[in-house]
Amino acid sequence: MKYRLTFLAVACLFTIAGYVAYRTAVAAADVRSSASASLETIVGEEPAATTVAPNVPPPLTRHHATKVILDLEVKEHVKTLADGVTYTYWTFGDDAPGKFIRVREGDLVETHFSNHPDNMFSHNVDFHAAAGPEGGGDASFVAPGHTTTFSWRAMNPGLYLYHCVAAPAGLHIANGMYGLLLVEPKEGLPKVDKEFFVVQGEFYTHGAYGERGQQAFSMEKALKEQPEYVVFNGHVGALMGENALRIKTGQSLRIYLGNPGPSLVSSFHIVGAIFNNVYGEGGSTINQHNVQTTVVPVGGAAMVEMVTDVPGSYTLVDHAMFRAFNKGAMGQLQVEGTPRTELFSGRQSEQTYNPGTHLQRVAATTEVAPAPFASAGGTSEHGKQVYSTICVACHQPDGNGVANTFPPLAKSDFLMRDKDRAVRVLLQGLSGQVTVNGHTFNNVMPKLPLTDEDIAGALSYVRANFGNAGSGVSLADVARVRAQLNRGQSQPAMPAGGT
Ligand code: HEC
Ligand SMILES: [Cu+2]
Repeated sequence: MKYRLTFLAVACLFTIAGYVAYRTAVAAADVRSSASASLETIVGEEPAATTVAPNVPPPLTRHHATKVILDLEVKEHVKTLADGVTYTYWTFGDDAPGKFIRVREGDLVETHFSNHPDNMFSHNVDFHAAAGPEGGGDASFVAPGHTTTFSWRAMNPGLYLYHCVAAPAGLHIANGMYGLLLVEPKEGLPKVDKEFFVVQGEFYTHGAYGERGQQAFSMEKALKEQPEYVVFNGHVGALMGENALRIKTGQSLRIYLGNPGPSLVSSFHIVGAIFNNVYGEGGSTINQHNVQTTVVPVGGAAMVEMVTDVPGSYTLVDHAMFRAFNKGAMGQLQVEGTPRTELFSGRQSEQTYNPGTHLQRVAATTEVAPAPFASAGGTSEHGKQVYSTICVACHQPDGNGVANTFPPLAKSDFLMRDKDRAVRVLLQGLSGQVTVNGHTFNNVMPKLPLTDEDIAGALSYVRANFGNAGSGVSLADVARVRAQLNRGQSQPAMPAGGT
């Protein structure tokens, strides 16, 4: 009896010990990457598949690992940050972001890293996809006029950033040294109809947003993490107007997102769209469905997939909205197709709503004769720049505004009827109800940081474009209206309602 009990106890202990050993082994296997499995044989070699933003190379159809030859060249050169604003970018290849690189899980990436002889600084590259010291930072670090080679195995499928990590890394990233690299899983990603990539990044310029000319880097703003620009794909407007992303209704779309920062986490959102699938943080599995806004951490990535059934224009934003409307983080997705009113009706009716109000609406009674065009200051070219950096965010590239939200400047009766009132709008901002072309708007246009030259230029530009044909606005006009406002002689812009 005693013997049997001992036997049972020992057997139990063995079972428990065996189970613990088994669990430990399972846990360890779960953590180990495919790197500890047997390495795939490298067959042949080929140039890396790369494309310029926002395009993504087609899926890889290879069923074996290969040696991929990747050439990266760093350039320090002046590029356009916004219309009329330039900045000395440091780039992988020609532009920020650098090219999208697509490799297959198991590939050996032979990286040839060249620092152009015209450059002034040493640079390197850190591939987040490369599991080794600094992701290759030390292996690639090189002075201008030199080139280095190093190789790494792409063992872990997922979407990864690459960026320069030369000290001070924040500066190198802030100047544009980043891009995205996809390690496609062996079995491939689910097939979609269209793929694009979007990288959000910040620029810390001395001048305020939209201030023209060549802009220097501001260390002070960088330390405070207060960029003047937050942009998609390296420039204001890189995904707007004719550069918009385009798909058809019913097509499946995958967007590869990256955020090198250097400081701000992105709350990526497409106004009016829902992400059906999200690969959180750019990992290799779909971990969420039906997401409105996905977070892209600094130094990280994400992939989103969706199908859009209703045609129209959808706006890509960082949902931290002042970045979108005031710092450039805005793009467009144009969806073409036949309307699906059973899914989304559009506006079904509109009537006046008048429950009785104390507000006195002052009708604009006087028709102001157009003043002769005085050409001093405010050139149309300058005005065009002000428009495409500042006004465009709300009044839209075509000047048609956004229904119920931003009034049109195109063929605007409000704008064209009273030149001085338009100047007051820009000097003071505008709030309260206004009627433009028979539609009412009740929103706020903030007082914008504009010089007299900006105001004269922007108004001259909009009054002569978008189907408008009116007299220009001179610097003298702006000065006169400003003086009236200072003397309190003029009505504020708001109650002159334009009704
Ligand atoms: C942040 C968004 C925003 C920006 C930027 C902006 N506006 Fe506006 N604008 C508005 C809104 C909103 C209104 C209507 C305000 C209201 O409902 O009271 C408006 C009204 C106007 C009007 C009078 C109504 C009309 O359609 O004629 C003019 C003129 C105008 N804006 C010109 C400009 C110009 C020129 C610029 C660039 C220098 C500019 N706006 C930048 C939001 C903006
Ligand atoms: Cu660098």
